[in-house]
Order: sequence, then C-alpha cells, then structure tokens
Amino acid sequence: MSELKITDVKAILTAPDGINLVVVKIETNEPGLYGLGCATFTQRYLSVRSAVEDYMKPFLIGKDPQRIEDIWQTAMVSSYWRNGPVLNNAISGVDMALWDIKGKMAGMPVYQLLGGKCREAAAVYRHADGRDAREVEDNVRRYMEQGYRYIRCQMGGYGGRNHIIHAPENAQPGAYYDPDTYARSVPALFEHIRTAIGFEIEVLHDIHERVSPIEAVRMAKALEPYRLFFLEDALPPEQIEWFRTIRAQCAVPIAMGELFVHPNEWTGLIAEKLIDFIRCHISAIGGITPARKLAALCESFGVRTAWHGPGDVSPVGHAANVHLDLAVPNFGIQEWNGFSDRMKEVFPGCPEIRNGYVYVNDKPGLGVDLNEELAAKFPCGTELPKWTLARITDGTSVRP
Ligand code: GCO
Ligand code: MG
Repeated sequence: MSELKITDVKAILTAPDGINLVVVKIETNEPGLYGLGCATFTQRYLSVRSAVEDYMKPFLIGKDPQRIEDIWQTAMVSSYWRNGPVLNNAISGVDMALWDIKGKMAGMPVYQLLGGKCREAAAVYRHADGRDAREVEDNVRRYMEQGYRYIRCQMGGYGGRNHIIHAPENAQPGAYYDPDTYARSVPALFEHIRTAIGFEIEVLHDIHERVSPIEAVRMAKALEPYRLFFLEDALPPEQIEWFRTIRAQCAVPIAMGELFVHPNEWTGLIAEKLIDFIRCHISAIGGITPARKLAALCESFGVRTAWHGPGDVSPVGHAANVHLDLAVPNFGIQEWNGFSDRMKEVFPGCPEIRNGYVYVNDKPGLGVDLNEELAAKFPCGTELPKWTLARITDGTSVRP
C-alpha cells in the first residue's frame, strides 16, 4: 500500500436516544478505509468536538494511521497540560478509530489484534430500579426471565429520591436528596431482594459517590451479608484514600473507576489491592491503548475489569469495551445499557445481547459503522444536565 496518510478527522455528534454521543471519524488516502472511535463525554460534548476538530485534526492530517502508540503518546503530551476528561475523550475517539483502521487493514476484529478470545462472549449486568423494594424485585425478575444473571439494584436511582427534605428558607434549586435516608434504605433493599429471590443471581449496587466517606464504610459493612458481586463508587475520586478503611473493615468486593481520568487515580488502588474491579469509562482515559495496559496492570494484582457501559457511551465505545472484554484473562463483568432499534439503525453492527451475554460480530476492526445521514436527524441537545446539581437536605451542593 503506498504511503498511508490520515486525510480527515471529524467529530460526529448525534443523540438517537436523546443522550448526546460523540464519535470521531478518521479518513485516509486509501479509498474506503476509515475508522470510528467513541469520544463521548455527554455533559461537555461540544468541548470534545472542539478538541477533536480544532486540535486533533491539524495534529493528525498527513500522519500514518498505523502508528497508534506514537500518535497516542504524542497527542497526549501535545497539550502539555494533560489527563483531563475533555482531551482524553478526544484522544480516545482518535485512538479507537486507529484500532478500527488497523483491524480493517489486517482483516481481523480488534479482539484478535489484542491477543484473541479468552471467552466467546462477555457476561453483562443490567440496571433494575424501582420506587420501592417490591418494584425493584419485579424488575430484577423481569431481567432474570430475559436470561441475565448479574443485576444492579437501585431504589430511586443514585442517592434515592422523593425524600422528605428539610431545606432552609430560600434554598437554591437542585436535585435534592437525603444521604441518611438513602444509606439506610440500601441494606433494607438487599434484605428484601435476597429474601424474595435468594442467592442464585449476582447483585450489584452503585453508591455513585452520594454519601460521606464514613457512611460509605458503614454501608459497605451493612451490605456484607447480601454477597454483592460488587459495590460501586462508594467514594468520590477525591477521597480514594478511604478505600483502605473499607478494605480493612469488610469483604464487600469494591468497584471504582468510571470517573477516573489520571493514572495516579488507579495505580495506587490497584497496587495496594484496595479494589476488586476497575470500571473506567474507556474514552475518559484515552481509549483502547491505555485500557489494554490498565487491564494488564490489573491482572498482576488480581483486579478484574468491569468497564463503564451506560447510555452515554456510543455503540462504537460499547464495541471497544467488548473487544477488550473478550481478549483479557482478568475480565470481570460488562455493564450493559442496551440499544434501541433507532440506535441500531444509526450504528449498524452494534454488539448483540443473547441470554445475558454480549457478542461482537467478526467484521474487521470494531465492527460498528455509522450512518451519518441518519445520525444528523438526531441532533444533540443543548440543555445542561439537571441531575448533576445534586444537593443534600440543607441545600449544600454535593458530588452527583
Ligand atoms: C453507571 C454510571 C452512570 C453515570 C453516567 C454519567 O454506573 O453506569 O454511574 O449511570 O451516572 O454515565 O453520565
Ligand atoms: Mg456508576
């Protein structure tokens, strides 16, 4: 092949299900050879588009798309200040697109480039929620009937809701909740679920950094009898030192990472074995290139992967998650949000769910395409998210 060069880099913004997604498309001078990567930071998607089109595009035009590692390293330090969610997402979109191109050139799915299959598919967990324990139970049973064996149980989303709020006069607007009511409701929820359904399925819970560190310790201890598969985001990234206290006091498996953007956030937790599952939002750490190294680091310390897989990851990003899931020995579980029919139309080749497992197709690269004409029919919204303006009962702003 004559000297292969990158000829165009663009960010495609689309929201087929009303959730803002960012996909980077890299084109080359080889007719028909292009790659797609996920750069979805839904709360700041316009900033990511600028980082891609104003900075990554001039940085990349004319470069050889085969040089994935060198492009990742040089893109990372090109801004001097680095390791933040906006620039990491932009670099992830580029990185995943280059892995997509590499697979297309090799005629192989990306999991083959990462060492081949350690498993045929990745087991997934779904999100059961409800206003009370009975409704959560009904939703757990609904997922069990669909073949899922790992189910995250929340009662009122993150931090619970509809609590009695004793706010002072002129309290500021926000998404109010009461951490104490929430913290006391969670063991009661799992008491109900385990009593009603037993221990044949794996259950999970996401604290979502909604309680104080000492409350997180108390919750972890109170949940020990219910054999959670893991307890997620018990602490905010700013308080990860407290994981030592949780580890010293109970044996609940700990998952953390969707908010991480800097290696210093995870390296110590892994080396000191303070967590059991790493849950990074792969585009927030810079893509497949750092994620595969992170998975290898985790393998040495007995930590398993559980990549972030919510609605604000594009099908390209979900496919990247699954290609990694298949190829690492220390796979834990894959979070799964599911795709609407509309999403599958915009993104042909979406990974498929069958009986609680997710499968990628064997097309070369990541295996997902993007119908740009259809994507343009679902513009991203400009409304700022309301749920991130979390406040506790007296109106104090807290991490969402
Ligand atoms: C999860 C996450 C998400 C995040 C969302 C933020 O476990 O899937 O906590 O629900 O809140 O991705 O935009
Ligand atoms: Mg979470």
